[in-house]
Amino acid sequence: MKITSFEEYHQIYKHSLDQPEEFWAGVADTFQWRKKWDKVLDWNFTEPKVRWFDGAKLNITENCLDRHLDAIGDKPAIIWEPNDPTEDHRVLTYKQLHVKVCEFANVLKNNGAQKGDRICIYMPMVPELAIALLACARIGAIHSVVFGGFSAQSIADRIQDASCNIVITADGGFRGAKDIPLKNVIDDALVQCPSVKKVIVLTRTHTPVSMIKGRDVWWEDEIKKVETQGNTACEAEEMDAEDMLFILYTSGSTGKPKGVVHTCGGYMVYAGYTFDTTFQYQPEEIFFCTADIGWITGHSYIVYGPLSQGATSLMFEGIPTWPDAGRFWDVVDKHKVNILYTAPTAIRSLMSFGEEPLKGKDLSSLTKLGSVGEPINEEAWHWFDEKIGHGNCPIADTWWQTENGGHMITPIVGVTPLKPGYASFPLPGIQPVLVDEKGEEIHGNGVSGNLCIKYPWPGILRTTYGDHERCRQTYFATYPNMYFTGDGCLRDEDGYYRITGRVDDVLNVSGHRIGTAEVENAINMHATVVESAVVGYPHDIKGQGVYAFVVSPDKHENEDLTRKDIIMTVSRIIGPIAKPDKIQFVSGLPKTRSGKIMRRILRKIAEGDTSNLGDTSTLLDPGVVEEIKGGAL
Ligand code: 7RM
Repeated sequence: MKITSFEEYHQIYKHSLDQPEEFWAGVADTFQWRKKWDKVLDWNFTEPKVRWFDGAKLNITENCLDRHLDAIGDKPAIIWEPNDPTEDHRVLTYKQLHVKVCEFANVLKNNGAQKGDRICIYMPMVPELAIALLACARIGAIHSVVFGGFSAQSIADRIQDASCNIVITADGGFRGAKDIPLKNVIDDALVQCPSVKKVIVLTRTHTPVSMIKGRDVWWEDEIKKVETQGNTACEAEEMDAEDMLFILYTSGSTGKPKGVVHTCGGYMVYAGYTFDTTFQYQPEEIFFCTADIGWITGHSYIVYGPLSQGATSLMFEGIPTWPDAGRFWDVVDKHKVNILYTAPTAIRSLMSFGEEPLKGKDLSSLTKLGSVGEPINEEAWHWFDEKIGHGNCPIADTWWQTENGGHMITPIVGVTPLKPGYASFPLPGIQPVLVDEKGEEIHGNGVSGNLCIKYPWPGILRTTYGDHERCRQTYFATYPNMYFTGDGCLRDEDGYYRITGRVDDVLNVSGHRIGTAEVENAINMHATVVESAVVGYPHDIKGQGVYAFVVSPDKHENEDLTRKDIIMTVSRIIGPIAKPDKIQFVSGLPKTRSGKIMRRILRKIAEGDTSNLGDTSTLLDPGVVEEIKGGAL
């Protein structure tokens, strides 16, 4: 939606409050439907039940591919920049991408895939990853992408939870100086996954892999088969608006990640609408989202959002600091990127290298910037603004979650007057509220509270896969008739929203959501660990670091060895992304008489702020606090 002024934003916002269904029907009208809906919205937040565009028929890939072929078929849909800057980049036009998606959709069918099947995707950031998602969507299979930084155990948990029958992977993946043996990790996972009947393996790193007869097939061989069969066209499956499009697992305050479910119609509308609105995308612009497709940001703003709007999406395989800390700027310069959408953790990391890596890099193509994943501190905001945006690129600090499908609270570039550190205002159609502990709505400005949303939007999660009650409990039970985000939030005197961080036991480490309970479970699996408590602490680059207090009476006499073993255990059980930054051995944890760990105290100690630990009178053994304070790292 193109919005030309802040006044117009206010008008549209007001209309979206007064006539939400009319508003969303108008947005949905800009997409292509095989059949339009009978009812725009049917909802209650008590079950919860949310159905958008009921009765409508569509296929999201017709919106992302087919509908663009006549007008912009030769426009680049995906520009892919490899990890190694000396390797050639690749360009896939809309026509070429369409062909590749159809071919791979037929590969899936040849390998037994059917509408409604769950397909796990564990791949590096290559165009075939986007092709795999779209091919699943083409035939109505439900993809469940698992980020490459998760371990075999995490993959197995996710495959089992959704009973996936097919896995799509690669021999390996390049990330900076490393290559990651993806297929080996999958092999380890599949020992526990009898539901998986086929594994389709793309060649990327030429790492030797074990291919199991009858189960494992090469992507390239399967493509050749459909080509020699002349079986390259693939009619899109007709989907109901409320059919599942994908599952994406995300961490919460319990030990087990939840499979967030998004549906075909609502998610499509929301990903496309937010991409177009927040960034005010213009037809010739090149959009570079630096996220991995393994996260929701990559789903919505590398694949579905940009492609549904006929945009050019730049996909980057590598990391910001390899071969050196100028790599992002090389990519921007080389491909004349106009819109750069990245994360505070990347900005802070690059900022720490100073200005040297920026020398000789032409960033003048940039006109708009975006940030996502965690609160952006003012220092990083100003560096991004001045050094990258040359003081004339608006920054969209986009607040949203896996469960939301797309941006919720964000400046609209060129429209919303900016305040550093503020996600600013809700997009039209979004109704945020702040609530106090008692669940009362807090009105007016200059107030803080827990952030809830009181009316549905098309991208809201529909359920958590296989466990609807858990969805209700997690998001809709804390405050009646509201979706609870888990975030704390300030609304300042001017009505600007500033997200202050999680109010539950969820950490945000380099923009990755990690549940403290998950990390504790993993640590507790280590042989010598009796008990542990994990909290976050402020980390200059990562935003938050993982601080573990561990009770391990029989640890090795060389404590560092046990530390390394525990880190290895977490890496095995969850993945390298959840590794503790600090491990402090303690003789006991501060607990209340009822046995609850007082995390508030541990958080303070981890932050290095032990001056005022608050009320410790309810502790079973106040002495343990002194010991922990003394041993803080
Ligand atoms: C998109 C994404 C969601 C959590 C969310 C917040 C935090 C995300 C911002 C932010 C402050 C932002 N999905 N968060 N964006 N906090 N300002 N602009 O990150 O599901 O992985 O994480 O991330 O705490 O609840 S996510």
